[in-house]
Amino acid sequence: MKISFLAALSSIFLVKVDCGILDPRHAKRREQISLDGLWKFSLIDYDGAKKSVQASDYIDIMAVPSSYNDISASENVRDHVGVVQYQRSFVIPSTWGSKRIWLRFGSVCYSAGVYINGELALSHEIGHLPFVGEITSFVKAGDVNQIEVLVNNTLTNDTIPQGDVEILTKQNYNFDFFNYAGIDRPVLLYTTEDTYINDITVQTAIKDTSGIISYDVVDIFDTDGNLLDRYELQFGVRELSWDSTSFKINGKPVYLRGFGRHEDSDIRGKGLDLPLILRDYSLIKWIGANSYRTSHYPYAEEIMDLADSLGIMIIDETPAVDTGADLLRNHKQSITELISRDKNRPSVVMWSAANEPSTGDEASEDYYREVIAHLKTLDTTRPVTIANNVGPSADHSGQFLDILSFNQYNSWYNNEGDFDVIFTKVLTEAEEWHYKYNKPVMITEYGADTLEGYHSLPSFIWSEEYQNELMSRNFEVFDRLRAKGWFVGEMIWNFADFKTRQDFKRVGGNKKGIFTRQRQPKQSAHLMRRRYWSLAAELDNATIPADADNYIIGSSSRTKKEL
Ligand code: GCB
Repeated sequence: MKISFLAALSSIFLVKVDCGILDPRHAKRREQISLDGLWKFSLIDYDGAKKSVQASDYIDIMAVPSSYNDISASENVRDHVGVVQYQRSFVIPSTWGSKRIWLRFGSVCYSAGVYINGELALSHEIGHLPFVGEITSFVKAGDVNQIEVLVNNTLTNDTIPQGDVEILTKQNYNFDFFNYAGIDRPVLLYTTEDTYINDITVQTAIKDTSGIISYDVVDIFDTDGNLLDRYELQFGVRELSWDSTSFKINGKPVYLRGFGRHEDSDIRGKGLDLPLILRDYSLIKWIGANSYRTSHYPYAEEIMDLADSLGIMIIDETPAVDTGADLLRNHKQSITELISRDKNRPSVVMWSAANEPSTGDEASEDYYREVIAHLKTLDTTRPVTIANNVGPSADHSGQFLDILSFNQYNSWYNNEGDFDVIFTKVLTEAEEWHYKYNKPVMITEYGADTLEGYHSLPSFIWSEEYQNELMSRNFEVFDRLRAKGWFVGEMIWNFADFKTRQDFKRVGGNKKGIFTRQRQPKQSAHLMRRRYWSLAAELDNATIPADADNYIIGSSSRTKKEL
């Protein structure tokens, strides 16, 4: 079969899909079949032909969900630019003959064209977001059906994030994480009746000591009183508010202590991995953090579900990373899809409209006026921020935001080895943001690449000691800022080491994690644990875990009775 490379490349798929997108796993009257597992897999050449499988090249089978890049031993797969084809068959039970049948993907990176029994049934672009469509008329109930998914990882000036294709086989991009691609999240077939629940919106507030819940959907019954659809939504009762100096939950000021993160791990790339997700949450709890940012794209719904139930606060970010001001349509679309997916989540306490976009350009003023106005038409219950690296004097975005966030890499991308600059530079930038716009301020990135096991006394760049010293110098200035009354959070870059494109600045990827890519602590994780738990004790009355400090002499955080 020949596949039109150009059609796939430009993502001109004219099939409408529904992004309203209640996760069907929480529906109680729908039947479901998972299409996760092993699919047939082929690389498609730019001329539309399947690349032949050599003995030494790749195995033409792929795991779903997973990114395809790091599974095979072949560079052709890892660095493939353009279209790949996934195929499998599935059986629709004959009992589904009287139902509406739907197909849902948790995320395909970057764009997808889905063919059922040879016909184009769904298409979607923008990775990291779910899409669903009805396929009743495409399938045969009680029979074997074929599904084929064409996945295109090409990034251009119009995609979000942006990239450019230098020659047909070479993809360039500026953002600092590997452009993993494939069917990264689960694939599910499910049924509904003719009438079904398409969307639910729940809003909550607190009045005195009572929680108030408003919702705009109910169970759906037919005229004879039969239950047609039921959806069980996990929600939390809380009210967010903010003003020029604070960000509050249920009237209490919040100080965010957390991380920037990535969906990233050995072999599966950005593919959903439940054991990894649980490990990450154990570490987040162990270290005493209360929050993180989904840098630089929306994370899997399974990750968000756990944040909801474990009480972790999320700054939920769109895939606009390092973008210019010429993406309006896709940027707004990603916000629409993100908010329709995550609007009911108690864990989501803030939206991040972009990471390090070019907000110093004059054109960005009109651009962000429109982007943030669009976001506010969809949700006014949460504050919105941008993780900025353009300083406040050049910035054009702060006027539209509720909370101002900045990324600053002192003693790393500047003044290497000189920690004395940290205090003044962080203090000055935070004050400039606050006094320019009269809004709360937080830091969303600071950090140092660190090679685990490399020690140096006195500290030297890339050593574990260097990372600790850099962090500790930042902690000092964060505390000075906290005392000012308008500094609302600190997030280190990064939770764990992660893969990037090949680059002389990166040794096996970005190593700014306080955990390794295998999720073991560097020395800095222990330091961070002492800080985050001390903040939790001071601000939230938490009890510092007994093992946060080793006993040395005299008093100890271990209880007297243990000693
Ligand atoms: C940044 C980016 C992040 C990078 C980080 C770094 O400012 O937001 O994506 O990974 O710096 O380590 O350079």
